[in-house]
Amino acid sequence: MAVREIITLPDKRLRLNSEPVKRIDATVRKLVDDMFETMYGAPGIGLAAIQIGVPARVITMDLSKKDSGHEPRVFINPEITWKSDEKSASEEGCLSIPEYYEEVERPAKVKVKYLDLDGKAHEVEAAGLFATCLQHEIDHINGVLFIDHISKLKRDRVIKKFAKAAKKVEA
Ligand code: GNR
Ligand code: NI
Repeated sequence: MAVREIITLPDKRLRLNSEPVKRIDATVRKLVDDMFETMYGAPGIGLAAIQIGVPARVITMDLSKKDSGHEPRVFINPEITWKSDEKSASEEGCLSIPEYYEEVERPAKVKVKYLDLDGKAHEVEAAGLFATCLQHEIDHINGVLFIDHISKLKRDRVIKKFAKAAKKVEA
């Protein structure tokens, strides 16, 4: 297992549409291992493979409370099959947009079908933080960031801030 570097704005790879996993082999299992180590190390509650620069449709997640044990979850080739009309707003952050938090409105509940690490198909209905996190991560594998769901004014401001910070490092 290895902690991998998490890519951040303005890295263009965050805008890639990730490719479906064709075969769950040793490479995919190693990717998932590295994603968990990177996610727990950050720490974060979810991670999409593209955040470590790998454009594959793989998500890791752990929504367990601090003091309870780990509850690692893996979603391969996830697809939203249903969204509730009811919306819910909650504050989001992203390891690829460090230290920026904003309220995002999304469908309150979703159903998602996906494959597990054995290639077995599942469908889950999610609500609350689980629904928020699944939608946030599925956005990532489609090249979408949570700032795409906030006002253009706020989005342009944060994009500009990260572009400026990157230029400074460069100089
Ligand atoms: O660690 C994370 N916390 C979080 C909080 C609210 C909504 C979404 C998230 S996901 C984020 C980790 C991350 O960037 N995943 O892509
Ligand atoms: Ni994120």
